Amino acid sequence: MKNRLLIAIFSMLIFWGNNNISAQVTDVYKQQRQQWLKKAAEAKPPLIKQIKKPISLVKAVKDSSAYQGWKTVKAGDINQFYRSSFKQNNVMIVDFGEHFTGTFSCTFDTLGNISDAPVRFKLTFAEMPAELGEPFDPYHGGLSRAWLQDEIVTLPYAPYTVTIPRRLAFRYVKIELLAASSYFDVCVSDINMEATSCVQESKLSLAPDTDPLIKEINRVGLSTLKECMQTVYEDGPKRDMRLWIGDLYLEALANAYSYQNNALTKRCLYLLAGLAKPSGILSSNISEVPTPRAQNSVTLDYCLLYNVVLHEYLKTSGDKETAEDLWPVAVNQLLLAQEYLNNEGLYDTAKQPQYWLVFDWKDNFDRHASIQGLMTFAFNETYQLAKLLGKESEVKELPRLINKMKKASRKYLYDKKQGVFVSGQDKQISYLSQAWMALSETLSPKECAKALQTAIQNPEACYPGSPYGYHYVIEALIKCGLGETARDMMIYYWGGMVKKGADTFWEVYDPNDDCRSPYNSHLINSYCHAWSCTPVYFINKYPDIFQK
Ligand code: RAM
Repeated sequence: MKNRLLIAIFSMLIFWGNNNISAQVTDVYKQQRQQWLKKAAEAKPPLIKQIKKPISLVKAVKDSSAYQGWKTVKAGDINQFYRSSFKQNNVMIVDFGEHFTGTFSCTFDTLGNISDAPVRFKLTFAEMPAELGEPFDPYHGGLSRAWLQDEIVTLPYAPYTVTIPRRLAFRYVKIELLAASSYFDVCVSDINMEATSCVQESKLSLAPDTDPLIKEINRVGLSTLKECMQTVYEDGPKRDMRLWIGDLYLEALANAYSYQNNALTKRCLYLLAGLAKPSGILSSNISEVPTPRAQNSVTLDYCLLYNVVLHEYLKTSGDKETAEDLWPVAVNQLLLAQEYLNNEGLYDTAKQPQYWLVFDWKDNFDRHASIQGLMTFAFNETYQLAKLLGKESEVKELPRLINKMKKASRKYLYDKKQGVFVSGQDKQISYLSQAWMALSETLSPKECAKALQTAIQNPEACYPGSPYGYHYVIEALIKCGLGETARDMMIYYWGGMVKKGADTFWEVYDPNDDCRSPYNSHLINSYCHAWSCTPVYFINKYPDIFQK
């Protein structure tokens, strides 16, 4: 119910955003826009294509001890599958052994008699065993049913090769015979999956005596990132296949400690800038096809994270030209954010927001302390960026403003007695409020460490609902010198996914609820989701914590 309400509010904001756009007359990026889009196009990476084949036949089996109640078990050798009769067994599932993203084709042939009529099959492409076991309909999810990867194909004759027009992301394919003539039998004679990614191998490797579970978390994280690195950083190759700023931030961090494809980060920064709103504000996400275009939605936390990505990109690549080009975009995001601060430097919840705040997928999570912390953090990052570009004079008010914001946070959001930050009317204690305040350096690392520990030890505290939320908690723990706790949390959370069979990390994961979905259907969740890849960043960046 709450999720539906959130989706309704989100849709209203998109609608509101749409109306606003049509009212816009001037374009602040008129001079630069085409040039930025050209640079984005020039930085488009070539896709590396590889042909993949299934490795075995499996069955989906109901098992209450398995994640989401389903597991797969081996049901035969793959050589047995090719040329085996669909008349005798009208459903077969092939397993590719790992997650792939790309173009799928399948050749069907006759067994015995020649074909005298069309044949109809249903193909279901699954990232998870539950997608093989549970029917997709009736569908009650909040997002389009068409994201679910099932296709009905009709062969006019056999042999016949079917290529699914849309790109797919899966590990398993279920092939079901729906209709055929009784005169002849059919089989599959070949399967080809043209898997794509713009990267192949990580440039870094782990210390040989790294804990095996951490090695496994790193491997699954690398695979997640690789699958999401196509011609943009996608959020998920199954859904939404879009470039979202929040996902871009975490993917770029992980990329810097693995594949090191800086061109992709550059492309995404230019694309977002080239497709920003005429007012200068960034859209939260863009799609690449048929031609790059922005979705009419603004998320203030993501707008500000753009500045952080730009700063990180400059530090990683040394590409000053791009950072200088895109500096005006960073300034505009600052200006938008500042409109929401009151005289004391506190984010004003009474103002009607023109955007959405992401932060996490978690019901009842109060975002006030988090947006205050994120704004402070992003303002500071923008100031550091300005310093690297020699542009401090353009934002000379920032250091004073940042101090004012920290003061307001201490006055209105910090509960001295409990030693934690609280958020909203009910003074909610959440992991994320502490994390964002720690990242903003509002209190000393010692005080922030205490706030984080107090929240984590409180069973009533609101814990994150997604890997995206957990990322910031781990980052904050490391920043406050709590490396050991960060390691334990990664093992508990990402290690939990590995133990439950993850080939790639998931969009949403609640260790206490296998079927959690922000979209009212766990089947529509994405199970290879960019924002969950960041153990790669932590493990490789902090070997003393994670590789000992
Ligand atoms: C969903 C996706 C995406 C995220 C947005 C806010 O559509 O999970 O990764 O950035 O929400």
